[in-house]
Formats: sequence, C-alpha cells, structure tokens
Amino acid sequence: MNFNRQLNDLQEKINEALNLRLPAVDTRPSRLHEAIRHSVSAGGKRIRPVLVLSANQLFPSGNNPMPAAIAIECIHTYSLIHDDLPAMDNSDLRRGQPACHKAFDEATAILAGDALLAMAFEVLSVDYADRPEIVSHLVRILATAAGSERLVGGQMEDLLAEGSSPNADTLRYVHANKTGALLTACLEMGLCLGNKGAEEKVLILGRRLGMSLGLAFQAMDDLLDATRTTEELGKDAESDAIQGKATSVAFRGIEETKEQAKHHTEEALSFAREIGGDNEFLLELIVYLLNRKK
Ligand code: GRG
Repeated sequence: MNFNRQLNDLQEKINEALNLRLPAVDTRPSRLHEAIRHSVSAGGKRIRPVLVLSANQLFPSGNNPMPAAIAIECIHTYSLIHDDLPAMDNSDLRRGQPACHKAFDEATAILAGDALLAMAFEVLSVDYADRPEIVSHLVRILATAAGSERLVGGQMEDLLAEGSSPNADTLRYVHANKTGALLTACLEMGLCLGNKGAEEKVLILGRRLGMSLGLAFQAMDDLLDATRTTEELGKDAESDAIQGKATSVAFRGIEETKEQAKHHTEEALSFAREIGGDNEFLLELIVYLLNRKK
C-alpha cells in the first residue's frame, strides 16, 4: 500500500476509535459533550496518534496501541481548545471550524479542555487495566509530557515571551516543550507498547527522534503561519506576527527557518534509521511532515 493510502487508513481508524470512545452528545451534560465532540471531530491531522501507531509498528507486540493514540489526541485537543481562549492566543478558528469558545462559550471551552485532559488518563487506565505496569508507564510518560515543565511550561514561556524580541534560548525552550514534549511522548508510548519497549537504547533514540521531529514540526508551523492563508490553514494565518510571538520566523527569517526544518528532519530521519525495525512508514511520515501544507 502506498504511503498516502496507509496514512488515510490510519487516520480513519483513529477517527473511528475516537468516535467510539468519546461520550455521545446526548450524554449529560450534553452541552459539554457536544463541545468536546465539536473540537475533536473538527478535522485535525491526527499526527500524534499516527505517530504512536507508527512507533509501535517498529517492533509490534500483542499490545493494542490505539488507546494510547487516542489518549494523546485528547491531550492535544485540550491544549488547542485552551490555547484558542481569549486569555491565551485568542483565536476564532481552529481546524477549519469556529474555535470551541466561539462555537459554545468560554466557560464551556475551559471545561471541555479539562474533561479531555482527564479523559486521556481514564482511557489509559481503563483500556490497559489488565496490564497495570503498562498503565503506570504510559501515565508517567503522558503526565510528564503534559505537565508544568513540558507542554504547559512551554505554553507559559510562549505567553511570557509575547511582544519581546525572541532569543535562541527562549525559542528552543518553547519549541522543545510546547511542541516537542507531546511528539516525544508519542514515540515513547508507541515504543513502550512494542516488544523492545524495555530497551533503554531504543527509548533514548525514540526520545531524540521525537524531539527532532518536534523542532522540525514547529519550524514548519511557524513557516506555514507566515506564508499561508487562513483558508489554507483552517486557523488564523499570520497570528504569530500579529501577537508578537517568539517564532523561528521572527528570530531567523523565512529562509533560515526552512533550513532549520530540514536540518531537524534529517536528524529525525537518522534516528529513525538507527532505531531500525519496520521503519518504512515512519521514515515516509517524517518527510511528509516536512512537506505538509497545513
Ligand atoms: C494550553 C497547555 C496549553 C498548551 C497549548 C497547542 C498549543 C499549546 C499551542 C497552539 C499553538 C502551537 C503552535 C502549538 C505547537 C504545537 C502545534 C504545532 C499544534 C498544532 O498541531 P497540528 O498542526 O494540529 O498537528 P491539528 O489540528 O492538525 O491536530
């Protein structure tokens, strides 16, 4: 099967699994569940769950990686909902749809994000209940990645840096944590469910791969924000420049940011080759992420 068909196939399976796992819209309180479904189903690329599945495919085992994939998409979607709030990036559009606080209201959007954060850990603890050591490992990876020194810490420094001229240290911190933390967790979770999950060398390479991919992904995100239209992106274009964000484009300019994205992609490719296993799809995914248009 060619890469695009394989990717579509995985995205469809992830969407089906999310649809089955999320409470139905008529579950009380229905407004909250409508808001959750609005944001989750709005049309994200599902890169993080796809990464969990492709990391798991390197050294497959009998463990089902789908619950871990769903859990990370719940965390990612919560972070997008909260990021769009007026108190944060104040964005009206997300995934081509009105942001959660626009389609509903701010309080509902805060609660929808909170519920998705909790749901991620519920999914892990319920779906892997027969393997307590796996639950504990996955919960530790995800909680650390989502916490105050990683995703939330990156977001905090991103907000603190608004309006000031970016420097290399802040930029690296924000990108490594706001973006790199969850992408690294995808690799760690997928690998830890595979049959080489206990091998330290494999996990170290997986973390390095996730971080390089995170830095490449964020460099691309900054480039797309600066060069594409709102219609193409499905979210507000040029919002970084308008808000005075500490982006790679603001710090290095467009050409150097392209070079950074290529450089980190090359790093990610070399880590993926070094890990080995059934890495064909993962290698293509890394290149696809560099060439993405939204
Ligand atoms: C509120 C705790 C908290 C964190 C917010 C998500 C986020 C952190 C900020 C959004 C802005 C941003 C540039 C984040 C970096 C990560 C990133 C590029 C998110 C967008 O990911 P995609 O492109 O989105 O995979 P889709 O919609 O396709 O899932």
